[in-house]
Amino acid sequence: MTLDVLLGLQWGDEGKGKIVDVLCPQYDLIARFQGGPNAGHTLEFDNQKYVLNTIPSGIFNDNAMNLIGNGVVIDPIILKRELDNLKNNGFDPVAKKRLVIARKAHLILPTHQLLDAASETKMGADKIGSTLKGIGPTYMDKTGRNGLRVGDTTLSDFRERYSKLVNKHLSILAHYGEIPDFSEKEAAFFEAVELLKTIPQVDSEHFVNKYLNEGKKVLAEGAQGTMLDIDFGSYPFVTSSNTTSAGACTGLGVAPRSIGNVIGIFKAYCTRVGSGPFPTELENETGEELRRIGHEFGATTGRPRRCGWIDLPALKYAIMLNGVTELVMTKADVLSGFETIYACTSYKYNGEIIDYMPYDIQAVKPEPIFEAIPGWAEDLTGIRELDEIPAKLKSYISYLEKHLNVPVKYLSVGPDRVQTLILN
Ligand code: 2SA
Ligand code: GDP
Ligand code: MG
Repeated sequence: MTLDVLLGLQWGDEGKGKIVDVLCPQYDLIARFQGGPNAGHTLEFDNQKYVLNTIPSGIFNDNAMNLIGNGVVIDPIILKRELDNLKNNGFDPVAKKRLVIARKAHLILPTHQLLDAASETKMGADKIGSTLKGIGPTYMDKTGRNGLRVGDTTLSDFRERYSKLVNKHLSILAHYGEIPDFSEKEAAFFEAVELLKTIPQVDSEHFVNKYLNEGKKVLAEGAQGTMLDIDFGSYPFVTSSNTTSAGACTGLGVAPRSIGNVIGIFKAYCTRVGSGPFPTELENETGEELRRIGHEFGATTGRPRRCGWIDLPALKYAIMLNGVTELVMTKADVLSGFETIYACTSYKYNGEIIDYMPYDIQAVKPEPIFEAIPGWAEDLTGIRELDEIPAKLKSYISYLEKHLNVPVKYLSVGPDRVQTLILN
């Protein structure tokens, strides 16, 4: 019985959606364990592109079940939009009985989004750069023990519970200034809740453990990335959940000993969207080139992503935190044509050379020390066989494996499902 975990090792957008879609035929159940519609997981196949926010990326596989776990926060309006979009494209996971939702997952209310926006506005230049989806305030209500859960939607007093929480939010919002009208959003919320109620509700802890006890294979799908983890990320510029493998245990209700492989995904370079420290960021033409070639724009908000070279101390930290057993490198194709690429191997920090992520990387910025690596000129996007991989790319992969001490098992050379190679 194994539950494999797939997650991002950088600041998100490593290509998790694509890789879950590629790997899901090997699994019986795909389960999202944290985050919410701040996530944008992109999948491409048959010349179609889909962006999923809440729904697990295994949804296009006819043979697997998909679970939205208890650790996820759900905006019914966005979930309805996702379901409508899938339905319009000939996939209806509810009709096909391929989607279930944890009744213990928390709900994002329209006023959570107002709180998110008000807080970000008040912070001014110090803002987190949140996606404004209400993620932080919803997790605050969860840990503050005020939250509403999916299971509450079926209770006869759901409206009263809703009003009680909204009134609390309104009293907080009043301190920030004028409260925007949200009556339309509220009507859309209640309409979407009716659709939400058509998705079978389960206790994810029993649901997942039953799969495991029956010898079935489960893949836990993470959102955002390790460096955005609430405990271990670049706090306070993080998201409000545990994006690391431990989050799969609490976000689904499984014991640590159930975890088998931990599949860590990273880009051949590095990106970050939102505020906060990013040691290897390239605020120059090279950074812009990476953004242009890699189409580095937020899958949910469309915001330009900040780009930089790969950061090995940060990756080593992520591998340690998650217990990564195999690596997936994506977007290698984006680096084609760069004569030289660079890898950060250590930082200069407070006059010392260190090879780990220090406590404070905001007030005192670690200065990256780079090693130059010869780049490759070949276009990789058409490569389907291992012997077509350019020698210089092979050397880059070996170099990374040597530093990271974990094998790179998959190589992604384009956004489409077919642009994926198994290396080991
Ligand atoms: P939030 O909304 O409260 O979770 O924001 C807190 C920080 O977490 C970052 N964050 C993300 N970083 C990368 N990708 C994310 N998903 C979208 C995508 C982002 C987008 O797939 O591109 O469209 O802008 C994501 N979600 C949250 C966020 O930028 C803040 O730094
Ligand atoms: P996720 O949040 O980790 O699922 O990643 P996103 O979907 O937010 O961002 C990854 C982007 O890169 C998407 O537009 C993908 O279609 C795209 N992508 C994934 N893998 C590759 C790859 O190997 N090469 C290229 N060029 N694009 C990729
Ligand atoms: Mg994304």
